[in-house]
Amino acid sequence: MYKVYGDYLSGNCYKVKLVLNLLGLPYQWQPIDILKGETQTAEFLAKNPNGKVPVLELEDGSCLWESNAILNFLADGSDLLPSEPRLRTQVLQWQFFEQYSHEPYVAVARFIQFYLKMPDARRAEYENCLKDGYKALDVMEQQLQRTPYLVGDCYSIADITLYAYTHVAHQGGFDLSGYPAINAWMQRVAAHPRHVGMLD
Ligand SMILES: N[C@@H](CCC(=O)N[C@@H](CS)C(=O)NCC(=O)O)C(=O)O
Repeated sequence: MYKVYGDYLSGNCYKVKLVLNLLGLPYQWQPIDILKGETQTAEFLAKNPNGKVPVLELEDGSCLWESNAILNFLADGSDLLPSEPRLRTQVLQWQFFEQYSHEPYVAVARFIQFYLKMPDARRAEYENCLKDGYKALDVMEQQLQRTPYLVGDCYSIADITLYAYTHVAHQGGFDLSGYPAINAWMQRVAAHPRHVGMLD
């Protein structure tokens, strides 16, 4: 059975939980409290030298880290990851986009507002996150006006990757009322019969 080291409120960890549930794979969840420094202990650093959750531990004790890499491992051979090279590359394209152009702004704005309660010292950084986060949301909105999912007609790990922080973007102060295609897509994702919420 897989073991996931994660924080329930982290979107990166939620990605892994959602995929495991969608695929019906059994797993054990080991809660890690980031704010208490539990990602920086010697024991945890032996699992991920980068000191971050999520970590997926396999039955032989080996560990995988980086949420989107874990998603590719778990979804390999399933309907959530197309095998055709162009489609598979489009999945990766959205996952790289998420890590470079979306998560650093949408998730960090949420971290500053929701976890840290907006300390004055980080207000300017927060404002920048809002500006660049909206830019990323605009890119998603354009795609989702054309196709029901990020990669064409099929629900894939590209959607899971971007759903994780987009569906809680309001906790970071983002107003999604001007993004009808994103809202319709979020409802589509949540309507999957095996969908689980972040706190379920
Ligand atoms: N690129 C990494 C980011 C992981 C990450 O930033 N994890 C945060 C929680 S969302 C964390 O563990 N922070 C603890 C720390 O930096 O000490 C991924 O996608 O897994």
